[in-house]
Amino acid sequence: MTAPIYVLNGPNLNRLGTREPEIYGSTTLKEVEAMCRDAAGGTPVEFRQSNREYEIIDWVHEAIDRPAAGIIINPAAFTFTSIAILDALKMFPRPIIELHISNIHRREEIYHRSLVSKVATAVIAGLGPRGYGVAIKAMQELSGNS
Ligand code: CA2
Repeated sequence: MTAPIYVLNGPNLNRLGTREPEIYGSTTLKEVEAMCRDAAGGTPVEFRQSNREYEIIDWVHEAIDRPAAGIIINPAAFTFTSIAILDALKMFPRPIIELHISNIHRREEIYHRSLVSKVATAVIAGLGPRGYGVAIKAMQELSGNS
């Protein structure tokens, strides 16, 4: 049985495609999920979104216990605030890709300092929603699942 790739999404991303299309594009999160499954081929994908920090932490624990092949995480605003998510990710012994739809470094100062980058194997930012498909392919290579 192939280990799944976890794709975890943080607050407000359930509303993707409904505002600020010049920054985030017009693709919905449902469409992003379909892009991930398409890119993954036979690899199972656990695609989740939550506006609650504790739920994301619980899903990282689930990925540790299962075990998952890797975690792709767009923590959204929690990127810059959540030591709790950082601590949970530290316990995950396989590849972690931090993903942002926008290039956070081209944006306001408050979006520049990621806590999650400290534990990420790789960071993808600025590719728009198609960054998710790129992340799935990269994760398959990193985890030897390709
Ligand atoms: O670019 C990204 O993927 C971000 O993680 C998105 C976060 C922002 O706080 C990060 O700095 C960068 C914000 C997500 C807002 O969710 C949206 C909801 C509706 C439409 C567009 C975005």
